[in-house]
Amino acid sequence: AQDCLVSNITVKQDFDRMRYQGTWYAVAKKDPVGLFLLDNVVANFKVQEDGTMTATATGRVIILNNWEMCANMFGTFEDTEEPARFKMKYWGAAAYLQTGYDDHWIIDTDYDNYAIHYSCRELNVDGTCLDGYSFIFSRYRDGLRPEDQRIVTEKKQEICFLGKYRRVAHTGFCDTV
Ligand code: FEN
Repeated sequence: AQDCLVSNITVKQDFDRMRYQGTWYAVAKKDPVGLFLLDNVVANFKVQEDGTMTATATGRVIILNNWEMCANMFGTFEDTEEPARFKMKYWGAAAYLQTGYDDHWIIDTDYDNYAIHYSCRELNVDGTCLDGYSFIFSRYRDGLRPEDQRIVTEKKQEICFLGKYRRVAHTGFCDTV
């Protein structure tokens, strides 16, 4: 999808939610407009007994008066016709955290090392993404293996977010969760 049309973005074929379960460390992110998680972002995916995929995520936020907090977020995923394209309802454990309803696409993953997540919230009139976010996840806190970095760079380009990512620091700020 080098034309950057969101409708041409391809996702992981035959996505297996069972294999996707467990902990994922965000190593890089492209932010949306507005409030978001700053860093120390860790997600944990689970498949419930009825087959529904759910997730928790923590991350550092700075609230009023520069107060640092760990945000505990929850997400439930609604299935679509394509196994790697979900709609995610999310909310925070604390009332001051924003709730939302976003696309949640798994662009690519090998389940054991890396995952590329994508969400476009708003389209331009030409079908490209006006406002979206993306996470690069690793099973390891230290980051991606060199062989996965190549794949990830290619995918960042395909979703037209190359050059828009920032590294996600893991300082241990949210580790007591
Ligand atoms: C994801 C992984 C799977 C689970 C979930 C994910 C998405 C998390 C989102 C978090 C949004 C955070 C917000 C923070 C906020 C994809 C990682 C759920 C989308 C919106 C503030 C900051 C300052 C303030 C109030 C609120 O609301 N932050 O004063």
